[in-house]
Parts: sequence; structure tokens; C-alpha cells
Amino acid sequence: MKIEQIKLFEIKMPLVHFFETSFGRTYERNIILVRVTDSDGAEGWGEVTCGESPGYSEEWTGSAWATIDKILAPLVLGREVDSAGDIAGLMKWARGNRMAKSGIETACWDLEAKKLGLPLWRHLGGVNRTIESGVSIGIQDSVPALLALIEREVSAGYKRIKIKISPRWDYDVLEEVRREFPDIPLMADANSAYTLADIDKLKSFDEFGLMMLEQPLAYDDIIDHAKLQAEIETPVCLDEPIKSAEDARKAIELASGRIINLKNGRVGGHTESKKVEAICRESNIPVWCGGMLESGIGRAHNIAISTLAGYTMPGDVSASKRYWHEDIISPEVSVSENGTIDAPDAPGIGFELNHALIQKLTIRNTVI
Ligand code: OSB
Ligand code: MG
Repeated sequence: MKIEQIKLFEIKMPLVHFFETSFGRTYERNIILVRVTDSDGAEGWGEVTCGESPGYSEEWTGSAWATIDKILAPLVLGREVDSAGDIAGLMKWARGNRMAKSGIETACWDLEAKKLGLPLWRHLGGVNRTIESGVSIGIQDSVPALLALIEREVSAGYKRIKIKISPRWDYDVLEEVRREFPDIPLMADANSAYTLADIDKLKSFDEFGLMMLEQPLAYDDIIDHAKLQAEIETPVCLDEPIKSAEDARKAIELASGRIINLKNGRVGGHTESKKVEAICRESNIPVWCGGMLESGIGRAHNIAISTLAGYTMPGDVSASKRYWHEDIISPEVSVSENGTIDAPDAPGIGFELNHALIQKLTIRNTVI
């Protein structure tokens, strides 16, 4: 494989409903789409999953654009490699910036799968064509609003409900959710809103029988999480600090948590996701696919990677219509009434792109 051209598109897409986490509220997304073209004129598409501001991680739309344009694309263009699995190696010299790298890397996997005539999920080594879907519900303006959203998603068939929490939206909210829905598979994601000084409060969440407590402590921490996990019954799930297979290995060794939310972008693409998945599977650590409010392209990549054997819990990969008035892929991602998604059988990501819509939403583009 030899990539000859990389084209970036920044698209602006309003969310159907705002999404609030402990680090802020988002009303509309600015998403970078990556199109790679090889020396035979074949194409692949990827998405950079960073946010509009560095609230979740250091990366954001503006930094990722500049990093791809000035640093990463020159490392990849014109270089011959055996397969998409070698693309990450070309960019290794540049530290961090994994979401930017992932935009290019996942696009190359799409391109390669298309050339081989294989659905991406099979090309990645997936085994479960049908994946289980959960939802992530942000912080709301009121508890009744939250309860109404949970009711809607449970009725739609989703396999588990994740709610976002913060020190101003936690114990009392969980108590009301549990009063209304005593038996649903429920979990909470704090996006690093607590410290070990809050241990008594975090311990008190044990009474809610949560499937897991996601990323309660600092975004770069795996030490305090180990201390916390030793003190609480609820399994800790790590998100933000697991940026590579090496990070996963260390977190498992330290017993920093019992579950990992695995995001393609956060670890730098499909090749690294496969490595994290393998380490976790060998260590009996369940993984599930996280989400970053992706457009259809990122969503399609998430579906493909979720078919790997180690992804044993419902992920945050849900229907397009929960986020977008109109998604940029066709068909849109839909979820069955049993809360499942079938990976498509068409080559590559397996969805058509709505090019007219992408053009309409594009606020800048560049060819490298
Ligand atoms: O922590 O998993 C997270 C969205 C943006 C940033 C961080 C996170 C999330 C989500 C949303 O929880 C998952 C989704 O795309 O539905
Ligand atoms: Mg999270």
C-alpha cells in the first residue's frame, strides 16, 4: 500500500440534543473526515474523534487538523508499506496525537478492506457479526428529563444505560434512577470529576449495583484508580488513561480497574485497538467500544472493531438518529428492537457516503 493523497474535510453538524459531561456541554460538533487515496486510485475514509476543545483529552479539532496537515500526512505520503497494519508505524516518530493518527490509520484499513473486497469487520479479525448496543446519556437539566430519556432508550431495546455523573449530579440522581428502574443494566461515567478525597461518596455508589463506574479519577491516572478499586465493590472501568496496549498492560498489572472502555481514536487506530483487545482478552478483562459522538464514518469503524472476540460488553455505539438529524452515511446506523447492530457485509466500512451532504456541511478542506 502506498498512500498518494490525503484530503481533510472539517464538517459542522448540530447535535439533535446537547451532550453534557462533567467537563462541559456540546451543542454542535466540528468533525474532521479523512480521505486517503492510494497509488491505484483506491479510497478509504476515516474520522478524527477528538472534541472541539481539549476537555476530554489534549487533542481538539484545531490541533488535529494542523498535526495531520503538517506532521502526520508527510510521514505517510509516498511511503510503501505491506498493509494497513503498518501505517501506525510510519507515524510512530510523532508522539501522542493518537486521535489525529487514528483518522488516517482507520481510513487506510477501510481502503485495504475495500481493495480486498472484504467487509472491514472481517478484515480486522472480527468474529461476532452482531454487536450489542448501549447508550450514553449526558447530564440533563432536571431529573425528570433524565428519567424520560432513560425510559425512551430502555423501550427502544438498548442493552445498558450509561449516565454521566459529576459531583453536582451523582448520588441523588442515581438514587432516583434506581427507584424508577431498579433492574436495568446501569453504569455511570464521571469523566475524571473526582479525587481520592471523595472516596466515601464513591463507595456509597456501591448500593446502586452499577455494572461499572467509568473513569472516576484523573484523566491520566492509573495509580489512584487501583487504590479506589481496592476499596469499592463496583468494578472500575478505565477510559481516558488507556492510550495504548502498554497502558492497558500496566493498568491490568496494577489492578487499576476491571473493565476497559476501548476507543479507536484514543489509542491511535484499529491496529492498536487490536493489541489492547488481545491483551485484555488474555487477562480476562472485558472491553467494550466507547463513543465520541461520531458521525457515521466513525460509527461504522466502531461497529467493525466491536466484532472482535474481546468486546464482550455492550458498547456506546448507538443509532445515528440519537445524534443527527441526517447522518453522512447511507443507510444510517440503526439498532434492532433487541438492542443489537449487524455489521454490514459490503466491502470496507460497508456504508455508502452521502457526498452531497458532506459537501454541504464542510466548512474547510485541504488536499495534502
Ligand atoms: O467519556 O465516553 C466518554 C462523549 C464524548 C467524550 C467522552 C465520552 C463520551 C460519551 C459518548 O460517553 C458516547 C457516545 O458517542 O455515545
Ligand atoms: Mg468515558
